[in-house]
Amino acid sequence: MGMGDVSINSERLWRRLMAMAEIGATPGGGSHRLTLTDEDEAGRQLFLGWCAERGYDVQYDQVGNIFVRRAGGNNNTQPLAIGSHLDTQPRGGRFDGILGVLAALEVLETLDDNEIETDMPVDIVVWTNEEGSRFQPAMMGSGVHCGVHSLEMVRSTLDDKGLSVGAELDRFGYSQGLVPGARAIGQYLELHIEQGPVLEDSGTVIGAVKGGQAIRWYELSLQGQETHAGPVPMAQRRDPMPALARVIDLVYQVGLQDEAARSTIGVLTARPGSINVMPGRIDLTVDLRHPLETRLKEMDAAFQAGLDDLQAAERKIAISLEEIWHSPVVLFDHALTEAVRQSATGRGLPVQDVISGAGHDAFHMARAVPSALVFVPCRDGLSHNEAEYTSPEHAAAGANVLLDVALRVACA
Ligand code: HGY
Ligand code: MN
Ligand code: MN
Ligand code: MN
Repeated sequence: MGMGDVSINSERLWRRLMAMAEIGATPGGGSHRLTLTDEDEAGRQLFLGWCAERGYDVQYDQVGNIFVRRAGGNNNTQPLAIGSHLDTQPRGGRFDGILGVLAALEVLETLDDNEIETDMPVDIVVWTNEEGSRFQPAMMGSGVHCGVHSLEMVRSTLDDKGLSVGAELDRFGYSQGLVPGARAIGQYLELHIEQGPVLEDSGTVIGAVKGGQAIRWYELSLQGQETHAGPVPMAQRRDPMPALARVIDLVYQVGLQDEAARSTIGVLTARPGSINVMPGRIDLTVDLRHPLETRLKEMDAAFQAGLDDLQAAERKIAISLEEIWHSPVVLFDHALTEAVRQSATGRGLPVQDVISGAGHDAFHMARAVPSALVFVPCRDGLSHNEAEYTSPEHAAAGANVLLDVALRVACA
């Protein structure tokens, strides 16, 4: 059974995507299923119901990663795993992560429907907390699986309401699961929407992802002294706002240094947040990215030097910076990525090599085992946005490429 000989059921895949989108649906047409919430769990249960209909074996680990197995002829070999995530941003889209998980299910069901026995088992993995919105860092579940983060550290992480990952894992019963990392994975595939404009702008349907950007996340605080907005003369205030203006300019200057650089302030909070109280504290997050590790280091150095200069100039304000995450540049497996190109070409799908600007669970996996990441376009390059959209044709195209690569790997 070669590439292109079998195709997925695109109508079933689309029907599943739309059914999943009804869970945590937002008024704006997006999805709200923050990790380890009732909505996230409801989405997982819907997915597991579909897996149960096929009799697939299901296990989970103590950080809530879910492993679904379609047995092969030789189940002692390490499996091919096909994965992604079902958690979303607060006002996320219907396809980010979800397409990868449901396309993986579609691949398994297509193997069943065509009575194809693979040699090695083929697993689906649903990773916990890829988004890193409610709890940082992002790609948390895959990071614990790969030994990048300890379960203890992760369990102690708090959300903005003071709830811990550990309490939420206990609440859903995941703490009874396997020790993270116990489920061996031999090779890994992931399908994801591109979350940027490159494929759509070039009229390409399949992105063969060669690598991923290096990423650094920071929490930055500017501490002054809150006071009444009226009586105190401006010169006598310890107002962090003027410093914030210079921090914002610094972050954006760092991101504008070259075409491939990215810098983002995603969260910005002034406390206590009352119209007639001059804020005493401002907290913000900074996300720096670059496809080259050396350039990210230079961006980081420029950012930190700028903060040092600012602290020297603004003696009345205390500036504190904490790095919360660093994901180095990642490269994907040549042979698997070549198989992605061959599948696309064989199916007459325009394909191009791309670098991933977004982080994915495949980043952790690529450092552990041979891995490949496949992109399909998303309309207007929009993601982490309720208007996020990929077409049924593109969703099916991506799933068919996953199927072809899975056949090549698992039936070898
Ligand atoms: O931050 C990221 O790139 C990913 O969406 N978690
Ligand atoms: Mn994602
Ligand atoms: Mn995302
Ligand atoms: Mn992501």
